[in-house]
Amino acid sequence: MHNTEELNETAVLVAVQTQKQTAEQTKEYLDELAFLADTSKINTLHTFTQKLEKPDNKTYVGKGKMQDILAFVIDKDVDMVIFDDDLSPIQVRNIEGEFAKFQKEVKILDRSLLILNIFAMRAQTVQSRTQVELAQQQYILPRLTRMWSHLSKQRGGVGMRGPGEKELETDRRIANDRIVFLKEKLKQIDKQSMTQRKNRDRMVRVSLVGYTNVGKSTLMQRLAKADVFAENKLFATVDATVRKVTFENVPFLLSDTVGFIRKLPTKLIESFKSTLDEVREADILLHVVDISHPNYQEQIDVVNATLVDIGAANKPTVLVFNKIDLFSTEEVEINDWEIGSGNEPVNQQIRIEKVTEFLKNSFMNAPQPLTVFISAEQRENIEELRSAIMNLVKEKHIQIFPNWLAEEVVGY
Ligand SMILES: Nc1nc2c(ncn2[C@@H]2O[C@H](COP(=O)(O)OP(=O)(O)OP(=O)(O)O)[C@@H](O)[C@H]2O)c(=O)[nH]1
Ligand SMILES: [Mg+2]
Repeated sequence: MHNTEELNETAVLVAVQTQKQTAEQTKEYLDELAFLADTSKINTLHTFTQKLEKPDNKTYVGKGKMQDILAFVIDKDVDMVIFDDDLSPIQVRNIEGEFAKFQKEVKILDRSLLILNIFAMRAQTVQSRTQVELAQQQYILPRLTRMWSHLSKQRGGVGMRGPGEKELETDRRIANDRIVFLKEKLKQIDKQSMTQRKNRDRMVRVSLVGYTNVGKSTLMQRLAKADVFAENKLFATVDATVRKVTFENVPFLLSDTVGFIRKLPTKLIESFKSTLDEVREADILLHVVDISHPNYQEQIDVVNATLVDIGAANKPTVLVFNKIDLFSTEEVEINDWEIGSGNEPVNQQIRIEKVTEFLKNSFMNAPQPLTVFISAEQRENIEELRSAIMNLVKEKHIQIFPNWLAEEVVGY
């Protein structure tokens, strides 16, 4: 597969601003795409945006904009062009054609391929590795043109000549065979993990869900004292981690898994079905939100839509607003000014209390009844979250073990 892990390649990013989008939104999407590129160790040199009703069917952007991109890429000898939306096979072919006119070999990527590349870097288990490779093969197959075939072979380096039509045919056949093989392999793995899950004691299952980089793994560490990997990169987690946690004598299973992101094609999500089984089979969800993110509301919507997509909606949920230590609003800052003597640094504890109070008031009328405001990193309000989780877990636990309360009284 195309692997940019060791390389430090350069890219330009291209986005279309549709009528439904504001300029800020488009910028936000491009920032996210640049963050994805950065996670893949790709260095963004420039971004191009064009206002269009919708992306052009033939070349994504219009002729004029394409000329600008061509000129820049050739002048700066850029390695790849990354498009913010998924390209159709036809668009890939046409865009490649434009570059071929100038004998410029450039990698054409889109958002999904970039995300898949990160998944491939991060996947740890045989199951997730197989899932990622299957998703990559399925995504690339219809787009197997000279350039993409060339990308898919892990040759990576720029300057190689792409294969001819005949070789392409062979490539397609190999890809097809590989897809059949990977599907079969996944079926076997799924059977095994299903048996494993069935053999587990029936315990209440709680799943952390949320947009990527909101702090799910950090919270997992706080709640389960688990040694899970967290970092300020997108998709730090790809595999599912499950830990047994016991609060107040009630054991339950807590799982952390892959984060969600906007514009991820349903088909691609589907290929992660088995990783997402933890979420689908959970009794309770902890939907973690990064409240310091300017677009957190849209991120909540993306997560909710994805939950519907994977068949995990309508579960009892705690909406966990995280990173309140980074949250700032005029109201809180002005109040701080009044409390402090003016020049002193603001007391962190007072600040957190004020932010919490402010947020609680502003979310009082929100339709979601269970909201908790925390800082996983600074360990703020974790106790409150624990008790919110416990209320739901106990409710569920009693459903599974109706005699539990009676047994506890007898000293079980
Ligand atoms: N300031 C601040 N940073 C936080 C907080 N919680 C998490 N972070 C940081 O946010 C970044 C992402 O945290 P993760 O726990 O990896 O997030 P995640 O949701 O598991 O992300 P993915 O696995 O990549 O989807 C890390 O750099 C954390 O240190 C918080 O409460 N406050
Ligand atoms: Mg994580």
